[in-house]
Amino acid sequence: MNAGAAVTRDGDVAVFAVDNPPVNALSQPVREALLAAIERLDADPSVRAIVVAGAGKNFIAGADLREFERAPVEPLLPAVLSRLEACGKPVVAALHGATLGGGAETALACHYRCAAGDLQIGFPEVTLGLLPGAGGTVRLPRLAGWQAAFELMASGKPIGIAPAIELGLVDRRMDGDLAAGAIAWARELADARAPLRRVSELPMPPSRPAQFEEFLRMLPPAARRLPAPPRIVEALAAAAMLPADAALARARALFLECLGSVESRAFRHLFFAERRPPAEAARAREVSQAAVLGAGTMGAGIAVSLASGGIAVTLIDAKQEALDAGLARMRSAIDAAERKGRLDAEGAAAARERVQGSLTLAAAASVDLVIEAVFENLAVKREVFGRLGQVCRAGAVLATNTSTLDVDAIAAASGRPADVVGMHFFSPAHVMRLVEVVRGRDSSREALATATVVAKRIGKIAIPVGNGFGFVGNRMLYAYGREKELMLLEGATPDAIDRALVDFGMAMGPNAVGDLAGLDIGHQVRKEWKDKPDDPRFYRVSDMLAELGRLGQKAGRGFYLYHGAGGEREPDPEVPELIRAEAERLGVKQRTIEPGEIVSRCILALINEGARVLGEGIAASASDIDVVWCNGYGFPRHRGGPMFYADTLGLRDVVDSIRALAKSQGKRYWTPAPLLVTLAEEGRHFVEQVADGVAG
Ligand code: T1G
Repeated sequence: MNAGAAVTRDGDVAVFAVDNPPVNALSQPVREALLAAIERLDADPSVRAIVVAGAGKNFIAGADLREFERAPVEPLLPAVLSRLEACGKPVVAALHGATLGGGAETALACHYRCAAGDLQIGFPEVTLGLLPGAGGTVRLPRLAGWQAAFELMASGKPIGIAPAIELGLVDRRMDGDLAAGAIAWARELADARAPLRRVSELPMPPSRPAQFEEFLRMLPPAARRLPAPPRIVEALAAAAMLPADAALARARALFLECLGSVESRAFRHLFFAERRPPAEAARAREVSQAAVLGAGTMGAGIAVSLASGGIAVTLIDAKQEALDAGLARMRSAIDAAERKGRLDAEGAAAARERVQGSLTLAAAASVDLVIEAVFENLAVKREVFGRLGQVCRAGAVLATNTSTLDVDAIAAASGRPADVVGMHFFSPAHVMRLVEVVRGRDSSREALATATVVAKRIGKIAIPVGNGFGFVGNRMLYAYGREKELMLLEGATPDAIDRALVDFGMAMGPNAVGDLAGLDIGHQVRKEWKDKPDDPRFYRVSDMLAELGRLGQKAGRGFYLYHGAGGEREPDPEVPELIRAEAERLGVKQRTIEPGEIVSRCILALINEGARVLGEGIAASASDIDVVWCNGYGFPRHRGGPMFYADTLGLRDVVDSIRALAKSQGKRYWTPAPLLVTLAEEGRHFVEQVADGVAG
């Protein structure tokens, strides 16, 4: 038998089980094995029915994404699945766990489908910039109807067993032993000479001519501009109009267009970059109990993440009122997670059980991990770490959630700097997946591995970073923000800047983000920032607004005006006036700034700073930077992150553009980073493996 699958027999029923850890992807040997098995079993008179199943945690998680970076090797999945469907004996799919993409398409190519209660079936191709390329667009509407087929494919969201049965994707729920149930059912079907229910031969539900136009309009505007979503609609329209074979060929052609697109390469780059296994996981210490210091928004959010991820946590705050508020915030976050289905009832109940509160630091004495989230001030944090160093048991890992302070200075105060690391969470901490794990000068490999493994265990993406101002994310943010602040002085309105960057794909514009976070926060950080650029224009507009009490959303005014219960925002005509006066005072000449210049200056600043961060070893790889920016700062995923995006622009062009900006804006901020120049001169990329063929 080929690798990746096994055929077993239960009397006259044959079971083909994919066994290709970790997720049973449909790698080439699996496809080859499936094709060979079907040919052989179809011809074998001692076999009366076939079950297709998956060994281990799930049925099949879809195509093997690693193969997409190479030329495809036969047999290709659409042909294998056509042969499977054509089989002359009943074929029953036995589904459980992840049944995704090509895995769901395999299920649809079987004649009947049963499933266990943990089924998650779906078509996530769109999240990879692809469309279902192995018959999904042809078969799914025949079972589930047009609307459901469109929604499943356009959203990429998997569904559980109940809706799958309701939509006709699954015929039977199997409680008890799935394989035994599937075998018994397959035998029954053979005994009854049940019809072979070939889905692509079922009648297509009627569709209205305007149906597909409507689907296009139903796509979110940002999705409409990507390659895959409109092509999903086009493939569905082809399925409505053409015979199954021709529609499948059309879907395949559209799939290949998507596969070669920069956007799909970007999504695939992030898929793997976000799943890099933690370094030195074996060194991690066991963590079953944790404490979080500081019951503010951040502390409570971190504590919710720990509790939901299976770690008992004590929330500690010296003030009763603050502690009560923090615990209440935690309860409502867990309730919300349950309401939104992120936790099931059992998981939510267990999370609530894991939470305790305390007014004294002594409660941290026996825990395995402490995460400090007190006020962002070095003296305060050093004081706390001094006490933690005394109170905590030997071997406990002490993490600080600082976003801008020097982790070494904090670690020194503890008297045991080997145990100290940074764990920089993003707000809201129970929702945002990113954690920068900061390596201090003396952090031990064990402490770093522990922080990384805990982060992964609670569902976060942990990125290792060095201990420099702002680490990776906020340091780059300051380069990006610097340019938007300069352009504000130069005459671009807050709204024009935000619109240009949102059109580029950023989740929010930087001025709207500032208002949301509160302009006092950054103002405070810049007051404490010792080697801030000596430039009166640097963040002058934000600082001025903060000084005027225009603190952002919470004050009802910042860059924008806010009103109504929902806090709707609108441009404030007063703000450009305030800025104009300030520009005049600073001698900055105002002019019209086009959206192209806004995007180019902000994004090139980000790329150049990213190259510095990488060159200095603050980030370990360009991929890590991309993960930080796509998960922490709303950089558009379809562009793959700033470093991948730079590759797609071509690094030589990036260097040329930066040099051109040095001429128009001055050299101060526009010297290309040494690493960027070197890579450009050598014709290389930041992200070598996937950028090939993109930048050319
Ligand atoms: N191909 C290759 N490797 C994969 C993979 C895949 N499809 N899915 C996961 N892995 C690796 C992953 O890199 C990691 O590797 C390990 O498996 C565990 O993953 C023809 C076009 C199944 C829900 O989009 O959603 O089918 O770190 O950490 O949290 O139309 O993986 O061990 O080296 O995520 O338990 C559609 C993608 C493909 C599913 C499991 N399928 N996978 O989650 O583990 S396109 C998908 C997932 C397609 C057809 C088309 C999740 C999971 P390593 P993990 P997990």
